[in-house]
Amino acid sequence: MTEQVFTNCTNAGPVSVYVKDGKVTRIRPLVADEKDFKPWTIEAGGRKYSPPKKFAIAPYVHAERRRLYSDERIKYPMKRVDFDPDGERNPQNRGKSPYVRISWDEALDIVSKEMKRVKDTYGGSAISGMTSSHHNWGIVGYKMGPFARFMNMFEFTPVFDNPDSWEGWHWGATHTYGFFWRLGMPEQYDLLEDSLKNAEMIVFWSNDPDSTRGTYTGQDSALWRQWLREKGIKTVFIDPFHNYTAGLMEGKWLAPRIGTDTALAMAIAHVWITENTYDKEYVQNRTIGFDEFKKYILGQEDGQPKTPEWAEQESGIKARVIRSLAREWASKRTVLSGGSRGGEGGACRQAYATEWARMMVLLQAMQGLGKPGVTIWGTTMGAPSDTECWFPAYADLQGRVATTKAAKHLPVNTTKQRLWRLTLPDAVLNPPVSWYGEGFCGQSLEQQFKHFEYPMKGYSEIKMFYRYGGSFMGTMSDTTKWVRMYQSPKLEFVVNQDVWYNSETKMADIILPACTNFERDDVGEWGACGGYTVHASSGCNYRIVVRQQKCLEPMWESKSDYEIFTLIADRLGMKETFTDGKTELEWVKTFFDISDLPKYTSWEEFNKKGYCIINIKDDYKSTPSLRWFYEGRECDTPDMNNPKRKTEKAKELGTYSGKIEFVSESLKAHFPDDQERPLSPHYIPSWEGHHSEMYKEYPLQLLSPHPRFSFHCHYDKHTDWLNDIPVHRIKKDGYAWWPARIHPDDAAVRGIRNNDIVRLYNHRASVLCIAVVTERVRPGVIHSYASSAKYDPLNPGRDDSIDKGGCVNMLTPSRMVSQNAPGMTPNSCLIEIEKWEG
Ligand SMILES: Nc1nc2c(c(=O)[nH]1)N[C@H]1C(S)=C(S)[C@@H](COP(=O)(O)OP(=O)(O)OC[C@H]3O[C@@H](n4cnc5c(=O)[nH]c(N)nc54)[C@H](O)[C@@H]3O)O[C@H]1N2
Ligand SMILES: Nc1nc2c(c(=O)[nH]1)N[C@H]1C(S)=C(S)[C@@H](COP(=O)(O)OP(=O)(O)OC[C@H]3O[C@@H](n4cnc5c(=O)[nH]c(N)nc54)[C@H](O)[C@@H]3O)O[C@H]1N2
Ligand SMILES: [Mo]
Repeated sequence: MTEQVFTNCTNAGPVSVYVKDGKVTRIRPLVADEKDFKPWTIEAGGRKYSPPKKFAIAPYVHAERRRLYSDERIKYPMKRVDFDPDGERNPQNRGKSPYVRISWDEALDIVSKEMKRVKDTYGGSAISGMTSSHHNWGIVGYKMGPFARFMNMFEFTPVFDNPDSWEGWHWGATHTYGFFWRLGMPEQYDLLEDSLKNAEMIVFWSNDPDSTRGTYTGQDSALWRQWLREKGIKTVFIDPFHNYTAGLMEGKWLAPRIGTDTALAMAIAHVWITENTYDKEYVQNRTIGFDEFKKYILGQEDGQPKTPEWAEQESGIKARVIRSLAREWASKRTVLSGGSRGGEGGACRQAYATEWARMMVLLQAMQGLGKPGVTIWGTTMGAPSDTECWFPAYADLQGRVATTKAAKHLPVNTTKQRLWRLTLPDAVLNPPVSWYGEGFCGQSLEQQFKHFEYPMKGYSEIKMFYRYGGSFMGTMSDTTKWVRMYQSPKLEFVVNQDVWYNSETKMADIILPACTNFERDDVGEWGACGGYTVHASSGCNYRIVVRQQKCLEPMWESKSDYEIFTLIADRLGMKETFTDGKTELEWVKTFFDISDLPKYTSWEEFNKKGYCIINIKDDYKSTPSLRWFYEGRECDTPDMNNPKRKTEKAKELGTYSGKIEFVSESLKAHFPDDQERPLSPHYIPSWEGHHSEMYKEYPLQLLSPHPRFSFHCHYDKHTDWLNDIPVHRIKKDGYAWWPARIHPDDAAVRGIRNNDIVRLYNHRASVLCIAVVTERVRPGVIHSYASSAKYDPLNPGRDDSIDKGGCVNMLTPSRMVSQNAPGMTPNSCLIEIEKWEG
């Protein structure tokens, strides 16, 4: 048979897929017709900048074919050997007992009967279930799609995701400058052009964009950073780890002690206040509460001036270095790059991270945020981009799409009970639990003050858990709790539906094999998220919507998630409600029809050719983010989720006062006495840091950022080639170990040498890693990436077992950012490390 070429899209770039005799022979960056590209041009400093006509996908996608054919694929429906729905269920053996292959008929019978039994016995709220953060690309199959439709039909109890990417920004920065509809992240429109034209320095504060790559936009923005470097723009990196972007940009490296960035930021503010080098006019006209903030910085509130000398004690950064950074920052047009999307950054996932994120905004406010070259910009978004053409993205599926005719039969869930992902194990094991916040609170500032309690009056505790994905042993906090939860007899039935075996998969009673996006029909725009990160595809040099063509039949006995849910629904007489009478391809067509794409191409052409590039128009006009606010004009950026845009308040930010708030009005209205998130930011030493009791026994700080060569649990373990990349895993005695990076001084006193197997431990758990002795980490810090897909306990089924797979999140705390800010805090983690002789 001749070779066929299909188009598809991954979560880090569009690809061409070559198929011969039903087998994929090659997957590479999508090959598009030269004529389809119309590159934009930015003119700055006498030079013209234009991107090449190609798509720079993330490195791991180059190994996509290995992942498709991986031995780690879930190939058949499986049942735990000692699980009998009509007899002994043996929940205590979850994670311990092996599995047997069963037929699809048997699997579907068990799952549908159990769902019916649980609903009939206890009510729909006794069924719970949840997805992971990132599913295979494509909006028809995405986690907000089939899963939400299916579970809503049962009136289930949803589990809110904590805003893991944004914690400090979401719970903190929103009270400083609004942007709650972006979960605390600022707009990024046209900041590439603005920086090329105006920036003189960039401070990367907790940001490694060469590794995190604009989340979904691959390596497209790597070129922009080379342009900035060629222009001679100075860079500074504040990070306990000498990260990859720092290496590439040859920047100045400051490595503070973890948990002390807020002190560092306050010392910078102290220098500006005492040396009179802040923008007084801006502070006067665009902000409120500065005098009170100033009192705290100068020590008039607590007797401690926040001087560089004081910050040196806390952070370990020399006072003279802090002072010279502050002076240079004020004397130049300085961009602050506080995490991969402007905001984010590992510094936002720790104790009191609200204070750091608020300080990031306030520092730039002191320099005139919105002024040319004075912005908050992640360097990963903000290329010229046509925002007029709307195509739905995954976060729109419940918002904008739900209000269109595409979703006329979307089942509505009347159950009011909710769970919180981070406390789900506690909710099962030790109810009641309560918290503030409605998950991704993008609707209003008040949404995050809403109080929840589980179980909720009138509803059942959960008895069944439908897990869609299975990554949490590797990605949540203090994760041995998940082992205990799964083994609880309170959970009468557990299903896991995933594509690959993951850290949690073998905690289920029934395992169902889903297929990949290459084995079903779908559609998706590269890099687009919609909703709380609208216009994220401006991180790509070209907007491209890909018709994700089915390239081959589902392998082994896997089926698309959509088909699995359809089959279960069919057994319960709900097939029509679930499918709305549509096949997956018909859903693709529906999304195409409700989008603006028909103005650019016909369905027939799109379906056949497989993609549509949306170039910018000839009369493209740039509208740099927050320039309008700086200049006192109405918002002119295309941020359509900004609720004040095009109203009489269009000149205002999303805060109560409409200005930047050094003293927060929203916190004053809702939590006026909260000492852990005061009205104006304070430096509060971490509850798990160098001042805490635990430090005596566990004097090392674990730093667990996002893995450079996998996308959380995607690709790790499922793509054997990654095991040959020593930054990712290192082979020793035939086993691919997870690296833990340690400073030579810390290694020497413990007798640890390069390539030794080491035990990372604290009172919560023990994880075996392979030591990499390097000066790229600061003394006192152990660097080991988060998100291992491999949970490999020495004693399977025991919650106190040592893991050798690399799930360092077994060590991280489950305590939250602060009492009323229930965010995750993996970077506030104390451990000890020793050579493992076991
Ligand atoms: N220590 C530490 N921990 C962290 C962080 C940190 O900085 N440090 N960061 C946090 C952040 S920001 C995030 S976003 C989370 C991410 O944490 P998770 O959401 O747990 O991670 P993912 O890798 O997105 O999980 C994806 C899962 O879905 C499955 N899956 C993928 N596609 C499909 C599909 O099409 N169908 C089905 N049925 N299953 C599919 C995958 O196989 C995998 O099991 O981690 C958080 N954890
Ligand atoms: N390759 C790859 N790319 C990804 C992901 C992935 O898993 N793999 N995940 C995606 C997702 S879901 C998200 S949310 C984003 C996250 O993007 P970010 O939140 O920006 O990424 P992190 O890796 O957590 O942190 C970035 C840098 O902050 C440093 N850092 C950590 N703690 C501190 C601290 O206390 N102080 C200071 N000053 N620096 C600190 C880390 O060492 C790291 O170099 O990345 C996205 N991109
Ligand atoms: Mo994330």
